[in-house]
Amino acid sequence: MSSQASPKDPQEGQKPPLLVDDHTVVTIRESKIFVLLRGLPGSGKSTLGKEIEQKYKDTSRLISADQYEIKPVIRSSSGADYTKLDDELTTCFERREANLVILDDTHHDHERLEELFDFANKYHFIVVILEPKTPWRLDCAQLKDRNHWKLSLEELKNLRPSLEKDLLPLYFGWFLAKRDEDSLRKTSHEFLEQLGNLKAFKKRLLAYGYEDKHKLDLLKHFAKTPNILHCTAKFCDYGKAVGSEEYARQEVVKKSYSKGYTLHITALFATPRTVGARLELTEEQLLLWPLDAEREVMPKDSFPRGSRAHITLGTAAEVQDVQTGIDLLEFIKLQQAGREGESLGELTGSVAGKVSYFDNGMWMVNLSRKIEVKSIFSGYYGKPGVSVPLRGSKKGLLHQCHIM
Ligand code: 2AM
Repeated sequence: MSSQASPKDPQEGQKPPLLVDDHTVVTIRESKIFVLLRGLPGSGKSTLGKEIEQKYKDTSRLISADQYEIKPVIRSSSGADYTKLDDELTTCFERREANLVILDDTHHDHERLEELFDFANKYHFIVVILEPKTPWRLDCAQLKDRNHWKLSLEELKNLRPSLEKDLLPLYFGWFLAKRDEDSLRKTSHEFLEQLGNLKAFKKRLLAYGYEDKHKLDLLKHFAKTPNILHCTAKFCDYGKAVGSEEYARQEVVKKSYSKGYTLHITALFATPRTVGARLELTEEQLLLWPLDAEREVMPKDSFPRGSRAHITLGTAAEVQDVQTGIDLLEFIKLQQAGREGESLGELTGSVAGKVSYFDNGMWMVNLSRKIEVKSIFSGYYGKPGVSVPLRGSKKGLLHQCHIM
């Protein structure tokens, strides 16, 4: 992985990784990203937006609320008219006109933000919220002369409280680049198909609630899959979870936001509840891993840092995806107790590796070759538990998947 470019001017070190880090630029180009520029009028959003647009000329689209004469004020009862802007956004997403969509607006209004997070979910875009780092970004006296809307000092002061606090996501994590996500979904199918066809598996169906071997279709059993495959780093619950503000305030989190990382998958596992990919985090990635991530779900046990790192690939009906990390820790707990599992065959192709069985329907394949996937470190800000259309049918958007 490359490191950030050395600063050429005093502003350079302040720039987000998607502008200055080579590995990030490659990853962004392989992802679907919705950048929301956020900040007071005159704070430097448009300059930042144009710089990003220029950097990704061939794949980006910059849309500005100013083009639509949307004045940045606290929403009145009638609300600002976003109809035309939303039409442009919809066309851009639906016709796949850009992989990097940049929206320049104050983004001070929570209701408006929620509409935008719904857009991102619907079209499977990773949200990245960027704020300019100009020294005057919260200085209303200076902004009064800089904003072209000629907002008064009072109007700016009214807007400021909704913009000075960081917006905390449902969770921070590494979100897979589109190409690698598609490929990992295929790998996951391959894993479930080969596992389901193993003689040893067919003989041990009881834990999955099935008696007749012909009735278990693992792809159907794990029908729920996350909207965008990711590895959760810190679950924040929009700021309600313990330690989320402290986590977001860390310099390393701020610096890494929007940065590209390669994740390493070492094993795939399935239990009656979940199917997931085990990750081996690098030293750099461990800096973003909360100290209590393992303790949070298994307070009585101790694990090496990063043990819970995983990508949820699917869950059975009624199972929350937080369960995947708990299931992974159950495997590791057994391994720590000296149990390596019963060796019951091998898988081939992209999922080649030895299959181990750990009782109670717990299967793991240690991959002969680690799988690498590119990802962007960001936040998920949308609603939990909403249903969104899933791609994959010839006619387009037919199947449903659930964001868990
Ligand atoms: P996952 O990381 O295992 O997939 C929203 O619920 C997301 O946050 C999911 O991706 C979920 O699981 C993750 N998550 C991590 N800790 C959580 C917690 N304590 N409660 C709910 N979800 C959590």
